[in-house]
Amino acid sequence: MEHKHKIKSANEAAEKIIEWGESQGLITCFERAEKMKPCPIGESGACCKVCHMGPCRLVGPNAEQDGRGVCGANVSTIAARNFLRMVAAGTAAHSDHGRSMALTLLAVGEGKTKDFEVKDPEKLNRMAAILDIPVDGKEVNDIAREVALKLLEDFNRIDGELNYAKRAPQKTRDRWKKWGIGARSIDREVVEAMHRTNMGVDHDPDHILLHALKTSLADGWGGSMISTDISDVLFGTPKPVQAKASFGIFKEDEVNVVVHGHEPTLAESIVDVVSEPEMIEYAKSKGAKGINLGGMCCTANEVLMRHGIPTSGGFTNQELGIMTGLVDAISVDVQCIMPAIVELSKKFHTKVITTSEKAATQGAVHVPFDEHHAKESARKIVRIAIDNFPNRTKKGKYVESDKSPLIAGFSHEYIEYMQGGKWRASFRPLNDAIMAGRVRGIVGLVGCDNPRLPATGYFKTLALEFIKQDVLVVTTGCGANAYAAAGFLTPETAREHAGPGLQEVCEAIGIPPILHMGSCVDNSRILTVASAMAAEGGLSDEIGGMPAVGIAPEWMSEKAIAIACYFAASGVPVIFGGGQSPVAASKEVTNIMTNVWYERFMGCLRFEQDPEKVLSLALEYIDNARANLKLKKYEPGRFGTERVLMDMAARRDIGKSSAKPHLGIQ
Ligand code: NFS
Repeated sequence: MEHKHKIKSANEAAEKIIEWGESQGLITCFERAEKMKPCPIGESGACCKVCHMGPCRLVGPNAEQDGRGVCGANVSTIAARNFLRMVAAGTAAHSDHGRSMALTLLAVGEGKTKDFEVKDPEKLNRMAAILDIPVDGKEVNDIAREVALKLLEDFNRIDGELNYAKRAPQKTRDRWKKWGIGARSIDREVVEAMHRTNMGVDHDPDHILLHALKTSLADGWGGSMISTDISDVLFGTPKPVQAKASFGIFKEDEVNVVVHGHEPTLAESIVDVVSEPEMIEYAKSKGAKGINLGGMCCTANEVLMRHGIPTSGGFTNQELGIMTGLVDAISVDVQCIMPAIVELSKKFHTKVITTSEKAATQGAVHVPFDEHHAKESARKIVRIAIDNFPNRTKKGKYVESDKSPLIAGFSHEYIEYMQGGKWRASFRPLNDAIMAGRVRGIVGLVGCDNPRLPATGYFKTLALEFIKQDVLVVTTGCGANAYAAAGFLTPETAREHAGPGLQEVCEAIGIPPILHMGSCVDNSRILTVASAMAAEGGLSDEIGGMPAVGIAPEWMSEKAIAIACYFAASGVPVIFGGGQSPVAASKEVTNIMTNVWYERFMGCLRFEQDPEKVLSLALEYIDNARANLKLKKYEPGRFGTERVLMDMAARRDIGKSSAKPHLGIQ
């Protein structure tokens, strides 16, 4: 029987595996997404289930005006409440990860774990300086303990503000103060979010949404930033590293272990353990040539940024990885792990190993992990994978795809360093390039990939368009995985696809036009870069007003909503692509996020399903910001070495107001 197949992933290797899986009757998220149409009422924010008089669904042509739930809540209250709950959940996820990191740092400081140590004492000292902790004459571990305790205050302080709020430009903070959205502490804002959205509490959409921004700031400048900083201190601050990406990273003759999820502590221990001679010997005793480690989702980004461990991709690749038939064990921690992988793994030989006390899946093997006995757990996991190697069958679909080369590792520290070296590191060159119009602006293309779209496709199309138009792209999360697999994270991409101005800048520094800045919690690095650019001068003196836009073209997670909100509250317009707006049911809520927030914070949220519109909207924000800052108007092709001779028609056009700019003519 001939098999009909509609393109599901923009990644060729992924697509081949999906097609093979369909021919074998294997069901993945792609097929489930086709069968499970989103409920249009919940999708647009009009379904309320915060009490059991409902669920109340406010639908129909007059729903916005006349629709009321049993308690009398209107659609704007309901949409705003639903939205705030998403922000609270996203903030909780990132921040609980941050809390684990802080507890690990504390365990190191108190000498309660032998498995981790401070790898970047310079960064620890920089953090201590921000936190007003004197370091002179102190042992590294004492500083680590004090820093950890200080940061742990950010989780349950009753009043005051986050430790890291002071890293934001003063003007940005003034806006937070004016509108009462400076976050006090993570747990307090999340608890208050749940309280406010409980039946019969906060009903004014604007008021509810201000708390969404406040909660999200506890994520961006709290949980996520804490997570990034401590990971750098314990595992090393990333600097450029070469690696490979694709399903081709799995090896037929070696034990393949995949680390999937978010928290880097266990993954780091596994990185250490797989090169232990006894482990390699053990693998050999089972007939394998060695042990091969690969990553998935944000854990992949963490170990890629610091060790060059290859990535097998983002969110939509997790089932496909198992379908290669080559994964002997996949070790998961928390977040973005599809429960489906356990069921699917039973059709192959793969062992799915859960490790967090917070995350269990029926049918998985559980190996408990904690920071005090990290290596012990890591060894158990790797041994399970090795023991499973002889159970391999030829059942999977191995795709001998090119292993795309890539460069990752652009921490904010390195971005600063690359613009002037150790002694003159600064953001001056980047600010100058933007001021001159060599670089038109910056776009963050971040977040999830999504099985409801040709997965990773919007990421690829948008990035190529932006860099062609001299917009520098920064990326994190599964977007970064998408670019890695597409082979876009190379300096050659600048030569082949970037506009002449951006190309010149990339060549001068030797960087790709798309910078991999890490996992999703590392979006906090982008906040740090934006603050440094504001401090450097010449552009905006706050984060708001910079020619910069955030885009989550294929988002699906509540975490993406939390991230977008902290960028909006910090002054960055954020555009969501892909599916329907989660607040589409309420024009009032949409207007608050689009216009009211923009007036107050210079940041906003937009939801646009059409990628062409995402592109034009982003460029409009960038060009408007340039005009407001009185920067040179961006002219395509004004810079660069490429010269195009004018033909007669072009000469005749000179002086006419309709004359289009010509490539390379200055
Ligand atoms: Ni971000 Fe990372 Fe990926 Fe989306 Fe999930 S892995 S934290 S939420 S799917 S980008």
